Amino acid sequence: RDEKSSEDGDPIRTRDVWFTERDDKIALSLKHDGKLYDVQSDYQRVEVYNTQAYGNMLTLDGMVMTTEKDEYVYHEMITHVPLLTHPDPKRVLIIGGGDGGTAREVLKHENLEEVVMVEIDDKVIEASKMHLPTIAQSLDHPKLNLIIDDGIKYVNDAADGSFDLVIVDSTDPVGPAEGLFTVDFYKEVHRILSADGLMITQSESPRFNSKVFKEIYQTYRGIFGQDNVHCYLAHIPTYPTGMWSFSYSSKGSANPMNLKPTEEVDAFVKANKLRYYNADLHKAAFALPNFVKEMIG
Ligand code: AAT
Repeated sequence: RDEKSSEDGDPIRTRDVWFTERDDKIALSLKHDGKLYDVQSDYQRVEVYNTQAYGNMLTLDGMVMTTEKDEYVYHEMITHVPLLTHPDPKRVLIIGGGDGGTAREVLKHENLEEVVMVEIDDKVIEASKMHLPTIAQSLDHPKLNLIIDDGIKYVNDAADGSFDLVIVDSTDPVGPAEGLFTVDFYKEVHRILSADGLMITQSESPRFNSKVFKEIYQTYRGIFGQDNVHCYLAHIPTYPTGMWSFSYSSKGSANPMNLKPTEEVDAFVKANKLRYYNADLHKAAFALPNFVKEMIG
């Protein structure tokens, strides 16, 4: 229990209520001061808690999606890594990402012509606009074409070569996101990418979701080719084990080490006051521990 001292020295007991994301063997807990939103949508249970350590936190079906205080790690890494290595990105598609964090970071790249985001669940958008305003701040941006629909359907219907970058900012492979982890879906993503197109996905935790992690890298390599699929890591304290991964799959010439000139990257980082991403970190994120290398072969 947390105890603070009041002015006269008596201990004040702060509330001792915990949110816990449970797995069979380990769990992640955050102490909170109450629940701000709780709606069962057509797809999932959408909740927002006011946590003491990480600010407001969005959960879906009891799993942490994002928090106000550590969201920048995930959202900066899922966006700037591809956008600062693609030779000339113009058209971007975001699948999922209903909290708005990915859209907010993508829109910092002013040279883009088209940004489409397809989120299946309008309750995620509603909860985020109400309780995660700093994350959701760009959801009404004039350049953002926000579509409430199934991302799988959108991708199936999109024309060949219509996007330079597809970011799959999706939930874990249960519920509405299950189909986002299939060979068929990734084949369709590959089809709608332009010649130099890139696909970025959040690829789970190599430590926590090791089976899914191995499978998705095999799947991506089968579609994009063995040497065109890369993995990078980031530290996300509110996801299980804190070790999280992203995949970078390239259809053409884009390569994760072909970063824009350092001065240009530095200027972008500074202008946008990024809190995690920088040129050194970009390169370092692709250095993988041996046990991770072994898992993806
Ligand atoms: N920005 C980090 C938060 C997420 S949320 C992922 C979003 O994907 C959710 O809003 C969910 O409703 C949406 N989604 C799920 N399935 C689909 C689909 N088929 N089409 C469109 N959107 C979908 C990612 C958190 C990562 C979790 C790590 N444990």
